[in-house]
Amino acid sequence: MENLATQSIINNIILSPKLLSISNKVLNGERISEEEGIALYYEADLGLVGSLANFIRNKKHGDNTYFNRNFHIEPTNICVFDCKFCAYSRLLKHKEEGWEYSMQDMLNIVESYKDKPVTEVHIVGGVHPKMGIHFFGELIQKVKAIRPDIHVKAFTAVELEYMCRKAKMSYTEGLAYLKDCGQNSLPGGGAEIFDEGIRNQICEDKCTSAQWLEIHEEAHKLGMPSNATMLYGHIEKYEHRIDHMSRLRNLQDKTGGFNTFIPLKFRNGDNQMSDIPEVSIIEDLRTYAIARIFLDNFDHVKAYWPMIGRETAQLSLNFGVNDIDGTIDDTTKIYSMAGAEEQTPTMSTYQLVKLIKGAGRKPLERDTVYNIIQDYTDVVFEEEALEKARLYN
Ligand code: V47
Ligand code: SF4
Repeated sequence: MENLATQSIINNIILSPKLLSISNKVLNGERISEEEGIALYYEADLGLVGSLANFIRNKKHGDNTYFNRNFHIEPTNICVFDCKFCAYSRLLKHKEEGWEYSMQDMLNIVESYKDKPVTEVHIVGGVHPKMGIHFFGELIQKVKAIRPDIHVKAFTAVELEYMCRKAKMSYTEGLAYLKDCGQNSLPGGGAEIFDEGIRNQICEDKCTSAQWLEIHEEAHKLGMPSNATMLYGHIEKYEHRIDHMSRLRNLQDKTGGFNTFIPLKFRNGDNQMSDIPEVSIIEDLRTYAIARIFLDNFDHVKAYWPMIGRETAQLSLNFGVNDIDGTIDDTTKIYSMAGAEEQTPTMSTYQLVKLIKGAGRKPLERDTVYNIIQDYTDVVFEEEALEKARLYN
């Protein structure tokens, strides 16, 4: 039914033969090629890619829209690397401007969530030369001793490449060790843009694209799922975004281990690329939509609201996005330091649910691997009752 409705809308707008053929492929559930992905970027307007992405989103998930309850631990912002877009890290020589948590500091954070209904801890930070794989293995074991039930999503491929190299372990050995300590999955950071020419200009000294992909492949083989990100809206061209997604799509065909794709908009506050203007919201929505269309083998596309802002995150739910991350409790600094929308990113469960309902969608709390924990469709929050009372009195 919806296919017919979308088809009739597509037929009633004037499209070039190329866009018509791509649209028909999407409506018939066929994969589009790299060339067709690039054509969508250059030739299709927001209305068209939005309708196609929404069609796929509705086919895969209906109105289901996921969020989770998590908190972040950022062990340090001291980093041996010097990515040009990063506002967060401090080189070792400027150590006094950074932070380094001790093991106990981090366990105190976990303790502070002991009685809270969080299901995930996201552990990511700078690449500190003195925090090695055994330090982090011990951290995970101790986190699990405090909260045996919590899902540990930890360490980008950039951190993992460095810690395995320092410990003289292969990626498989390092990942298997961390898995034994209790690590459950990998976040999607560090991917940036895989094109080697662009990568060398924005983050030349950290792990290569091939290493990023290899680490995720090894993790998937060990039964650890992961996410994938793409940093867009800086010096890359549309071709590079499609190439990036194509490399991810190929790996997903091989392993099926990716949960979610997360496009990350480049923010230009206080970094070495501050002269580059940020892209518009239209470009953000087009990127979410084209990702949804191109990555046919990814179940989920996530808008990370602390970075993109809650209004755009809400809008994105009609442009292919079906996940808006979690109720982060002001525990991440990576975006606020780069000038993102949310300087102190906190949203209560009520606010997240309201945002999803406001877009006409169904709010579902999930765990990291998308098991549904609670359907909030009919839940009435105390805050909601108070808001209504204020409105009607
Ligand atoms: O890899 C750094 C990005 C990433 C900037 O897997 C920037 O669930 C924009 O990957 N402008 C780390 N982006 C964060 C990350 C992440 C976040 C939320 C959820 C998940 C997940 C993963 O942050 C880095 C880099 O691409 N980043 N600086 C900046 N100025
Ligand atoms: Fe270090 Fe990550 Fe910042 Fe790069 S993006 S400088 S690896 S903290």
